[in-house]
Amino acid sequence: MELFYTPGVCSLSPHIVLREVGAEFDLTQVNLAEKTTDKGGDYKEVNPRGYVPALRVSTGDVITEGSAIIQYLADQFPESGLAPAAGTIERAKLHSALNFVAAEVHKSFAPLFDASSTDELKEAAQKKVVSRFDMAEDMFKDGREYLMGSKFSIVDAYLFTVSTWLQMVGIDINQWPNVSKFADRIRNRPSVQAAMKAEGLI
Ligand SMILES: N[C@@H](CCC(=O)N[C@@H](CS)C(=O)NCC(=O)O)C(=O)O
Repeated sequence: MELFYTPGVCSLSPHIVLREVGAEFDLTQVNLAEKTTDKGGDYKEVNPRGYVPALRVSTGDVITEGSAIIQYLADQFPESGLAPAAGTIERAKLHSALNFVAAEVHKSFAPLFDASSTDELKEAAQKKVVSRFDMAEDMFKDGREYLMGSKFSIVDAYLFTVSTWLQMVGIDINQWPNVSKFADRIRNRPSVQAAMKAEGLI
């Protein structure tokens, strides 16, 4: 498999999951400004949408959209236990959490990383990010260690990834004690340390 990634962005989530499941994979770095790869390729030939992540699998098929990629990986390596079986209520709950992280948390950061955003837009986006992390904090209120309960799953890799952006946008993660403890717990996983080292983040 080949993961198309850019250091520190949302592609860190499938990168962590690839290491969690023990898959063999290559990393290809994408320059998002130029839409080129570090192997001299045109990234738009891989993903015409031009954004990361993308995963090329052994058949040559390319899977795009982070949530779809990490579900695919969990399903390919069921022994990893990173996602419940398809069709179960537990899987529906995982899907719901993935959609929450993708559509509500991840996307709330977008105006803060967009150079063309006005100060007004950035202020509104900061408020939205805070409100979405309030919701994430609430998901841990029963004392659970991971988003889906007592066991690490693919959605934890995704929430961890987006939580690393808080510092970049000047929001203190410590205002959410549960999310902060969660992020420390995930950061200490060997797969996460390895992925962050490979991306030059630590
Ligand atoms: N809907 C996509 C969004 C992916 C996304 O937002 N990727 C960002 C990095 S976190 C990116 O590549 N941005 C560059 C661009 O949009 O050109 C997904 O969930 O995978």
